[in-house]
Amino acid sequence: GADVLIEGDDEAQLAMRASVYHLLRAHVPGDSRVAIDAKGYAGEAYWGRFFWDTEMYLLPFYLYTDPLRARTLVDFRVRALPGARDNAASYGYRGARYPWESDSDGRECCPNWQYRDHEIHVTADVAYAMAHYARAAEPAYVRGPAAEAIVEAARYWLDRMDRRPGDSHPSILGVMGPNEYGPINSNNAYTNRLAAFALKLAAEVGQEGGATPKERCAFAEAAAGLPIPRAKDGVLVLENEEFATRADPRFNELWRNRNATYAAQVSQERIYRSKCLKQADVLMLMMLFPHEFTDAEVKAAWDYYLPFTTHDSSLSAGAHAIIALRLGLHEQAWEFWRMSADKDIDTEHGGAAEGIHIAGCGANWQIAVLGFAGMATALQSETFTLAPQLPARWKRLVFPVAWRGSRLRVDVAAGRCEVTNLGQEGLQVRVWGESRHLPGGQMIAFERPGKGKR
Ligand code: IFM
Repeated sequence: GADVLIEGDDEAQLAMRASVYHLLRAHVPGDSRVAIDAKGYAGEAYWGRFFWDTEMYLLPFYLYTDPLRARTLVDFRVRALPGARDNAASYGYRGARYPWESDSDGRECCPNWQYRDHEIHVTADVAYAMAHYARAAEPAYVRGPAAEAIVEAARYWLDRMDRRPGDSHPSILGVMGPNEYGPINSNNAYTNRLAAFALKLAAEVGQEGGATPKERCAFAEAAAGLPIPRAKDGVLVLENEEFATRADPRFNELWRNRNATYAAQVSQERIYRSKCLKQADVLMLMMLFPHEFTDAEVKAAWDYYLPFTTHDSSLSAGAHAIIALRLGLHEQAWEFWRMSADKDIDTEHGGAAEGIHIAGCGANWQIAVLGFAGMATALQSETFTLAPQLPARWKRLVFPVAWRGSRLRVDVAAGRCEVTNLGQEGLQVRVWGESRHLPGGQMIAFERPGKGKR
């Protein structure tokens, strides 16, 4: 099963079980003709279309509970390659450009030009997800079924880049990053880093996907050259090159009703010229690549962006909770957990009138497992790694994990973490920094070092 047991907090348990229920209900086993639409097949909003939500918010749940289910989601994008090729061609580019809002044939359905034309990070998210699936479950996947799609995506990225006069590096201009309140900007850090990931992957596996040696060199070179913009202090990662030049959003004056979205209270043009965020952008990047940013850099980004962030999107709270835990901000992590967990079950502040926020369901699982249990993903660590820090109200957290061919059960309670290997093969396990070999069929109990056990 995929059940996550939370003892000591009935509300959290209910929210978690509701999330797991919807994640299981919304997935069609063995059928790669469909992914999971933004409302989890439970409402009409977004007309049943597929977004990056699948790759970045939903995939981890399936990947670490039932990799066969995850496989259908990555296969969906492989099947959609012809649509993505047509989409690239319609913009005059080679390769494959995955649509912002996809139908089941991979065709672009987004009616709004600013998202459709600019939120191109989805093409890199797709490659990231293919690599994530391969690393966590089936290493041959990126050199086999996914290789052609990975190469085609990289060809698109090469065509989509510009080299401005005087710059020594390529740029990706005219994009919208995950923060949909920042339109048409240059060198969005998230988009650039994910595109670099996709290009590097294509350089590595490209031979199997039909890339020439020359193309593979071009992929590698572009990956190495894409910049992550920073403020003059060299510490603050800038969402993009223009963010700091935008106007103050004047939240105190203009965002009077904090129970309703900011977007419902101001015009779009005001949003677009202001320093405001709909959802995590730089922080999402730092969540995915934690080892590439120092604590000081993560803290600087947290301090700078949080006051400008509206969390108008249900995709925001999850990344914020996980980053708060990285920074040891337990109260804020708890608040973001509540914000995410309440979304569909608290009818006063949220509710599922137009369908389930299925990405939020995936985020709830991620907050519990990648956040409170501190599990590193297979792209972040070769070794199965945990660093639990449970909220004060959670007396116990128990969940299953599928990890690179192994089946594990994790049980965290009172400063103790038991990992049981349900399979035959042994594996290395690291908990709270202590690394041990866990033979098949055995359990190891780790004690949290130091005082103040959580
Ligand atoms: O994909 C998301 C986007 O990030 C924010 N607006 C809603 C979309 C669908 O869930």
